[in-house]
Amino acid sequence: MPSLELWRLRAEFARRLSDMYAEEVPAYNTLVEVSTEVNEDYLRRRGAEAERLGSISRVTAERHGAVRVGSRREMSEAARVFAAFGMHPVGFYDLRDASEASVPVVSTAFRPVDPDELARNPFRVFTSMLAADDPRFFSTELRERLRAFFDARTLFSPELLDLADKAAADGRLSAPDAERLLRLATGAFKLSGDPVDHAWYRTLEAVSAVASDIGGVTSTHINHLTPRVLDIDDLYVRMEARGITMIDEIQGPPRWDGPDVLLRQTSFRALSEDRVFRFEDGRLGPGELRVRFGEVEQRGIALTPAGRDLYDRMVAETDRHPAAREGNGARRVDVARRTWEENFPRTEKELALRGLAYFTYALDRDAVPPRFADSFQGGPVPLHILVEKGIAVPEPIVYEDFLPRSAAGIFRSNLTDEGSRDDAQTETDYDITVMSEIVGRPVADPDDLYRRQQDRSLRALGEALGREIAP
Ligand code: OOG
Ligand code: NI
Repeated sequence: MPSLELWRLRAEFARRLSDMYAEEVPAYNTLVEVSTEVNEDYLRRRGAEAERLGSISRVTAERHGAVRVGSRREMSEAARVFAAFGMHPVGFYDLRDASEASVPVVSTAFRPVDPDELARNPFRVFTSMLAADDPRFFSTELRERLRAFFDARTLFSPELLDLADKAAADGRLSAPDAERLLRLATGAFKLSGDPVDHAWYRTLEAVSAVASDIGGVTSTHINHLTPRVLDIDDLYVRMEARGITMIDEIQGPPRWDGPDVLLRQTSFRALSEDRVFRFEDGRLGPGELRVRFGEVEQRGIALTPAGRDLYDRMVAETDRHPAAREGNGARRVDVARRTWEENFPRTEKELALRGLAYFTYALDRDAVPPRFADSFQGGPVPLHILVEKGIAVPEPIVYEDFLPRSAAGIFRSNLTDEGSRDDAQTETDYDITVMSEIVGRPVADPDDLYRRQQDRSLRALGEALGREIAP
């Protein structure tokens, strides 16, 4: 009987979640439609160059999802489910302090890590856990009640977890098992029709709309599903022309005519959705919740720690500018663009030469001079010489992760009020090590993954040239 490898399961999982979400949130269909148009037009305008940051088939199918869970147990079970699809925890994001709004979560992203796997299907899910034990957000009584609530609910059935463990252990699943896994896994992220306990929901909402979204309902759901576009400015204009108001300025790097780096994102608030409430007198009645939204992203080149440092300094410089402090989004973008033009390299080659971004390096044999074997007395050849001579051709490594500040902005765009945080209390400590313990497997540092990919390519280049390369 034919069996399915994890990447096939992942691609099918992403497709089914997309179909489900399209039914739940109709504006998502418009977003996908417009994204497809934007990408097709971009490809027509730019030709082969359009695919430098990923093949058009990858980009067209590419999505990231966002889900939120309540407890350590739920987070570790989510990790088991995602492992069945070849998605592993990468990066630690602490959103509790990332913005003025109160966002009581810590997060990681589950995604493929191997470049071949990413090329087959890069589906990733930004997964947040409520910091339900953080006394800055929750009183002793609320912490107790939240713990009891999460202990009592089941997000992922034992059958789903067993099948997921089997897929992860064997690296594949028989067709009938695969069908069952996909059905259960997709269903686990479906918006629940269960009545929402009105008093409990509102109690949590007073602390944070994120807390009520996670702890006020009996299951989890996809918060958003994000297509990737090659030109987010074009998308922004087209969505507005269709009458969908994009509420945020574009987050992340500004539009400019240099290389695209990291991640640019924007979002719009979805409409209210009908839910059934259970009121204090036991009566059931209709109501509305407005918790989900649309988001879109454009991905650029991954930055090295030095590049990220420069990026963070440019963001800080933009923030300090009076126009940004006035809170005028359009002027802030102008300031950001000027800051970039003054400080950031204009070409990929310069990014590579200054060690600010990650690349793989392809060999151009025609550029190798005749007496190359004798150069540098047979010692290591400096990479920058190879790049300057066009022997090593830098090819960008795409940023596959998230930005904490943008993530906090995305959360915030979803909140009606700021919630509350009592900074007199001592925070609960979370970091990548604690997150690894929670998910029950090591959380990878994104930077290590990019660096290893670059190093592998340099080793291969050195072998092809028969020379050692000094980075
Ligand atoms: C996750 C927000 C973060 C992104 O794209 O930065 C995120 C959430 O709203 O649950 O998805
Ligand atoms: Ni997102």
